[in-house]
Amino acid sequence: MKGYFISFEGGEGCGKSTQIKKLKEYINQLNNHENFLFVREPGGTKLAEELRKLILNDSEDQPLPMTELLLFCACRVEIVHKRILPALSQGKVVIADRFYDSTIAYQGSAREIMPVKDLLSLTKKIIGDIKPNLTFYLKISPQEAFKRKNKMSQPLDRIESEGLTFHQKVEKGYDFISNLEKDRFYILDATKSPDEIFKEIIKVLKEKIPQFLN
Ligand code: T5A
Repeated sequence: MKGYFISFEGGEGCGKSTQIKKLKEYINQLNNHENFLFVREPGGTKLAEELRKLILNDSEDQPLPMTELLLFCACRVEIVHKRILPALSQGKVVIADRFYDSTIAYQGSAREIMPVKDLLSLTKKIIGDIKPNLTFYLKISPQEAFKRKNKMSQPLDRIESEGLTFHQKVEKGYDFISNLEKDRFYILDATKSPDEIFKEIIKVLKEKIPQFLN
């Protein structure tokens, strides 16, 4: 694969979206900004954005845990084949707001739908060997993150509304996968200020993909 694949991960309120927004602004100033593709999961294609609404909306008919897992997987198949792989094969840098580590943390560790090793083999079956070259994990305790989310005016989605125990298990899931696949993980202290975190992200990118940052 000619391109470079970066993902951002973390629990609710970790500040992922804030950093991705800053990165978009930074990249838009570059001469070769067309060589970058930003995507999000769940979502990123017309069908996957429709599925996103079904997954996250707090409807009366809640999906069963296995249905939830399969819907996230369906979104991933769509985005990988329709957007991520084509961009990587054109030599682009793909920046994803969440990827399969989210499934390990939320559906594996927190929902306990199946063991991590089975989730990893399911992932391999549906999307093949593709994995990020680099994953930024914004680490913050669920207690701290909840304080941030509570200050926000927008309503919480179905998964955000889960209790503290659920989000503590999510954190454990991230700790597990970031230890298992440590070569690609870069852990950021998400309690620092947005500017400090962003500076660190740019420093890492300048080391990893200097050829793209002009
Ligand atoms: N999901 C997803 C699964 O269960 N399985 C899967 O396989 C996948 C792919 C949607 C949900 O789906 C689940 C996980 C999620 O529950 P999402 O759309 O990415 O995923 O939703 P969120 O993770 O909730 O993303 P958000 O954009 O809503 O929140 P962020 O990115 O965590 O946080 P952000 O940047 O919006 O910041 C939150 C607040 O904190 C402040 C911000 O201003 C904002 O008010 N903030 C900071 N405050 C102090 N210091 C900092 N450094 C700060 N950074 C941000």
